[in-house]
Amino acid sequence: MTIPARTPSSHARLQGLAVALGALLLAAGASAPLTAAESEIPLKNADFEGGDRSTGTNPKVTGNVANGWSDNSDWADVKVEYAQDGDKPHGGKAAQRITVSKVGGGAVQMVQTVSLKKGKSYSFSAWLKGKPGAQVGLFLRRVDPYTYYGTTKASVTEDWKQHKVDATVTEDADVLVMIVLESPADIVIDDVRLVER
Ligand SMILES: [Ca+2]
Repeated sequence: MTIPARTPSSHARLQGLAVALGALLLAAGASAPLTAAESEIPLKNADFEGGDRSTGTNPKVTGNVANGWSDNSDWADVKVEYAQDGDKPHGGKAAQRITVSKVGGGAVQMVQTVSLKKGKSYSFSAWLKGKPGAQVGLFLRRVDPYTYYGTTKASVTEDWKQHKVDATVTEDADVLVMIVLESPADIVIDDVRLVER
C-alpha cells in the first residue's frame, strides 16, 4: 500500500492566497476593494504624484499646487503656501502640503470639479496628517448654486489617517471636491478617492 504524497489542505491553500492577495494590495497602496455596487470616479492627480505648478501671482496664495487641483481662495482674506511634500508621503513619492498662516475671513480651499449623477451616493476620502488640532473640511458642493451635498470636519493627527465624507447628490451636477481650511494650519494630504454607489 502506498502513502499518498502530502498536499496542503485547501484551507492552508486559501490562507496562502489571502496572504498573497493582501501583499499585492499593500504593494499597490490600494484602499479597501470596491464591492459590485461601487465604482471609482477618477480624480485628477489623486495621489499627488503628477507634478505641480505655480499658484500664480496672487501674493496671498504662494507656492505650488498639484496638477489637476486649484486654489480657490483669492476671494478670501487668507495667506496660504502650497508645496509638494516628499517627506514620508502616504503613498508614492509626493503629497500636497498646505500651510495656512492667516484666515481673516473666508477660507482656504483647494478644489477640483467632477460630474456627479442624480440619486447616487458618493464617498470622498482623503489621507491627512499635520500639526494636531487642525480641522480640515472635506466638502462635496455644487459649483452653482452652492448646494452642499456632504460636509465633514476632520481632526488632523500627527500620523497619516484616512477621513471621509458621504453625500447623496440630488441632481446631475458639476460638483467641487473641496479641501477647506478655515483657520491657520499646517497639513499634508495624499491619496484621495471618490467612490460612487
Ligand atoms: Ca502620493
